[in-house]
Amino acid sequence: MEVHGAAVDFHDEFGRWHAVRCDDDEPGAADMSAALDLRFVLSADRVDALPDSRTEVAVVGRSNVGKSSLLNALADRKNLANTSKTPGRTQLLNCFQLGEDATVVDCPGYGYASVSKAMRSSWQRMIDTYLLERKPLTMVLVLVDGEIGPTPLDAQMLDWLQANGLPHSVIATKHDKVKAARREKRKRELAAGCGLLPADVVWVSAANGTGIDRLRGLVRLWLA
Ligand SMILES: Nc1nc2c(ncn2[C@@H]2O[C@H](COP(=O)(O)OP(=O)(O)OP(=O)(O)O)[C@@H](O)[C@H]2O)c(=O)[nH]1
Ligand SMILES: [Mg+2]
Repeated sequence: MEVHGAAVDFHDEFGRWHAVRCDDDEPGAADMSAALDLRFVLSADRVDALPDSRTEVAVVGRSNVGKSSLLNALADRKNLANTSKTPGRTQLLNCFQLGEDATVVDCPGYGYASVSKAMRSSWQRMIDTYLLERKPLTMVLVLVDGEIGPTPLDAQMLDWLQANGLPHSVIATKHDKVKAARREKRKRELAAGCGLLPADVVWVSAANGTGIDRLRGLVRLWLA
C-alpha cells in the first residue's frame, strides 16, 4: 500500500501492525504529519451511545500510561483530552471526531487499583464490549509505558486482542523518561515483552514531541 510516500504493510495474521516506513523527505509527508484536527464529540458509557462513525481508532492502555496526553500531542492542544496525575481520570469512552466521519476514542485505563473491584470490572467489560462490537474500529493503539512496560496487564491485553483477531499496534510512551544510554536495550526489552521486533513499536513522547509526527501519519492512514 502506497499513500503519500509512506510504505505500509498493515498487519500480520494476528492483526498486529508491521513494517511501516514513513520517509519525511517524500512529497506529501508534511501533510501527513500536521496536527490532527480532533474535536470532542461526546463521552459514552456504552457502545450504543457512541456517535456514528465510518472509521475509528481506539487508544487503550494502563491507567496513567499517557493516553490522554498523547491525544493532546497528536492534536497539538493542551486540554483537548483531560490528563491527570491521578490515575483513573478517564472513566468513559471519550470520542473525538476527525474530519467528516472518522473518530478517535480515548478509553478508560485498566489496572487502576484505587477503585472497587466491581467498578474496575465494569470498566473492563465496557472496554471489552466496545473493542469486540464496534464495527468501524480499524486499529487499536495499545499504549505501553516506555520506562517500565509491558506490565502483565499489558501482556494480557495484547494476548486478548490477538486471540480475538483485533488489529492493534504497540505505542511506547514517555520516551523522554528513558535515559539515552538505556534506550536501545529498553527498546529491545519492551518489544520482546510484547512479542514484537523493535522496529514494530512506535516510540513517542507527549512531553517533547518525539515520534508524534510519525504517529499522526499512521493515524491518518488507519483512518483513511
Ligand atoms: N514525562 C512524560 N510524562 C508524561 C508523558 N505522557 C504523559 N505523561 C504524564 O503521565 C501522567 C498520566 O498521563 P495521562 O495522559 O493523564 O494518562 P492516561 O493514560 O490518560 O490516564 P487515565 O486517564 O487515568 O487512564 C500525567 O502526569 C502526564 O503528564 C510523556 O510523554 N512524558
Ligand atoms: Mg486519560
